[in-house]
Amino acid sequence: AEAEDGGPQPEKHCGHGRGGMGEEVKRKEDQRFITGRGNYVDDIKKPGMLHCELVRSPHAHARIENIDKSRALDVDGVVAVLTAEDLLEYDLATMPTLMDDTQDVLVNDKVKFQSQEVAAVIATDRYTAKDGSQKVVVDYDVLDPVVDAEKALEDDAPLIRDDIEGQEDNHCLDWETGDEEATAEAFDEAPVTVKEQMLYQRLHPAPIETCGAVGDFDPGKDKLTVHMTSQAPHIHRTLFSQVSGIPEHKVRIVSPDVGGGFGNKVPIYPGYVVAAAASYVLEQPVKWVEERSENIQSTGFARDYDMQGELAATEDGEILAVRTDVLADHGAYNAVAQPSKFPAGFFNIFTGSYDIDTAYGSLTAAYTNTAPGGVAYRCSFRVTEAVYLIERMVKVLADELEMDPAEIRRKNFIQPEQFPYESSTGWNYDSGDYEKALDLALEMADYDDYREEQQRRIDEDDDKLLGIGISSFTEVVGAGPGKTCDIAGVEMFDSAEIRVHPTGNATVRVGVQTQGQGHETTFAQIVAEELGMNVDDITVEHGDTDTDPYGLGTYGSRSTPVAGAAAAVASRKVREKAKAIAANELEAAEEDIAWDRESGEFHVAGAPDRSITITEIAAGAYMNKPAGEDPGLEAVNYYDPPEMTYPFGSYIVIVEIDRETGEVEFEKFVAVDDCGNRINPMIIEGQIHGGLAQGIGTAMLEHVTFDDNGNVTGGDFMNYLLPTSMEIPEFETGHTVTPSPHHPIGAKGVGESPTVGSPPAIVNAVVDAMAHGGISHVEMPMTPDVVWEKLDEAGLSM
Ligand code: MCN
Ligand code: CUN
Repeated sequence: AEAEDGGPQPEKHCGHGRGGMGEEVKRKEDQRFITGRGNYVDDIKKPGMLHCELVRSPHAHARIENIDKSRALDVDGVVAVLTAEDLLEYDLATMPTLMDDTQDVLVNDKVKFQSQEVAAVIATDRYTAKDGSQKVVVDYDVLDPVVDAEKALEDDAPLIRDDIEGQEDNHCLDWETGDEEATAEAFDEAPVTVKEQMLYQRLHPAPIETCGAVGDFDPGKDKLTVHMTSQAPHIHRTLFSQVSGIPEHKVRIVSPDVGGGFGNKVPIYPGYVVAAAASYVLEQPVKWVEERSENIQSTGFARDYDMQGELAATEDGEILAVRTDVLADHGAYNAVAQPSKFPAGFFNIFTGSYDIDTAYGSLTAAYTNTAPGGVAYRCSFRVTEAVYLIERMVKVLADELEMDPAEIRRKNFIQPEQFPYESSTGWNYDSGDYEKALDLALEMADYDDYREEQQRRIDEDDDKLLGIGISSFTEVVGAGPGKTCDIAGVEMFDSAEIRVHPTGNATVRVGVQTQGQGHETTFAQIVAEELGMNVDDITVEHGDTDTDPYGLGTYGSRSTPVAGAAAAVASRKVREKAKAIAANELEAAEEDIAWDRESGEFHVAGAPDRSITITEIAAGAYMNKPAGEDPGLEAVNYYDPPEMTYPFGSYIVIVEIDRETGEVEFEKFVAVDDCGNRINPMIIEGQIHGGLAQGIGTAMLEHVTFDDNGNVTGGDFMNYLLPTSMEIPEFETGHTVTPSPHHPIGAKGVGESPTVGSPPAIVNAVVDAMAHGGISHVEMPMTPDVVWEKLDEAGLSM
């Protein structure tokens, strides 16, 4: 039903031909992207702009004894060389991380990871800056590094954080959730228990565009503008102001077009601060843009969770309890990008899609001589790890009990009538229908036929094994609410402001920032739907703190759940005012005016022919306003969500494994997603395709590796392998629609679902192919050599 009260609406809209909810509107922003007219940070050119290159440490752990700038300063065109000493003068030598740790902007005393920022060379052009950077002579006293979390916690490990008072070892933090005692009891009494150790390896988001900034201090206005690759311009402004002491209204952050974020552009990096500080000191614009290897080696990595999983169950597959213990690598600083009260992110949602009464999770995190980070990469704050754990463990249990993995899921799913559902670790799931999504996926995958084919191949000793993997994941996206979620103290809400202009078109400004998700289209669709406007008559702006309303930014798939809600609520406020104007124009009483979603028009109740469009109303608002009304037609909404949203899905992956080479080929890849009411099915499909590709990268290829000396051995695209079109199969996507009951338009987020949900489906498929040989786990990335070893272990190799 139509929801004047803002309640959720069923997915019945088809945009009404105006490009509203549910229509496959082509992405408005693509016009400029595909004609080469995008404007990224590196496209920005300012008069007199200087260029910055960072000098980075070749060592992972070393004390700096001396830095000699003189030869660099001799290079023609080098304007300045900055070190920590120079920044100390301005109190900018260190910066806070989002988790309240303190990170060196330029190393003052001791290098803590390879590629850490040691000095900055500013020159008239980039090549000169690079030449200069190679002439900075740094004397290092090299120390023993430790790049492995387990070794870092051993008694004789070298101490990394001697800068923290009282810190005596490399222990970073402990965390726990659930009921330890009740869980232990459940495990003691359970007829069946299973256990598996699994590493969610270190990954990097690796967006096509690396990080960069143009610092532009205007001494005339006493104002600092920083154009930067930012997923969260407002919170970055607040932090810049706090760190620099420049009042917040004198700081402007502009995030122009962003060439992919994937979480990489949530944290603040030393390069941003250096570019801003250098422009302040030199009173000239300064540009800094990373190279590829700098990006992979020094900016926020993801995962690095070594997890032990355990399930307790009955003989017939009812899960009684789940337990996990994690060793986390946080790198040299605690700089994870996540709500500050969640030291393990949202990992404690590891009960997944299942109704499990008893759960306990514990975690220890260590500092290592590796780049800081630990969370970003299409992850919704560690839901990736949680989903991997539970979806892998369900498969382990199914194999132990010789049960069908679809059947065991069905048996344990939270049932539709149990929503809203509170999990044993305290999450409030809004809505779900897990069995429906699984059934659709099974049907799309020809599940039963493939099971038969799998058996046939085993019976006939075929050269190629078949494996079928399932993942029925639940996501949690859309942080806040503000009372539980904050970034650096700022509560997590979001915002939208709508201004309808006299000629009937509108500008919408939002507090989130697109990095490729299509916000300039989908936010316009929400407003088009709610105001009866045409999507082409609406422009969406974002990424400029001088003009946009404050918001917490785009990550954790929160734009639709939070800013999307704000856009709907702001539209409805405009609609309320529009009613008064319509009444005036139609010479009727305001309470007799009704809005018709289908036509998008306002009319006098019972007289549909006496109607008026939003364009006519806009004119009225500026040219013939009713007595007692303010002129204009605009509204703003700051939306603090009552809860998060819980999108879900079922993915089925069918692989073929070559017993001779260990090579894994995708035979079929089915993805059924449910993100509630859908704004733009085509954009959703794009999000799913991209995210599945990243899931394949995770499962098959990607890994940031180190050698014992602390050298990053997986720090460039020769060694950090991304999937290309050659590795990506045809995806078959499907969907179900279970609206979020608390969201104004019933929508949930979707951006991260495919990356969260697919890795366990892929690993489950590979394990499934070898399960008859007794294999219960294969570590990611499942390169042919890793798979072949497992085949060999199972006696299945050829
Ligand atoms: N959408 C929709 N209907 C829904 C839900 C979403 O049409 N019910 C649309 C949205 O309107 C939006 C897109 O799908 O255009 C993604 O929406 P949402 O799930 O709200 O996620 P965000 O917009 O907040 O994007 C963040 C998410 C994250 S956290 C990562 S990481 C990621 C991802 O999006 N980074 C991306 N997808 C990415 N896609 C691109 N191209 N580039 C990135 O950097
Ligand atoms: Cu966790 S990566 Mo996205 O939230 O920007």
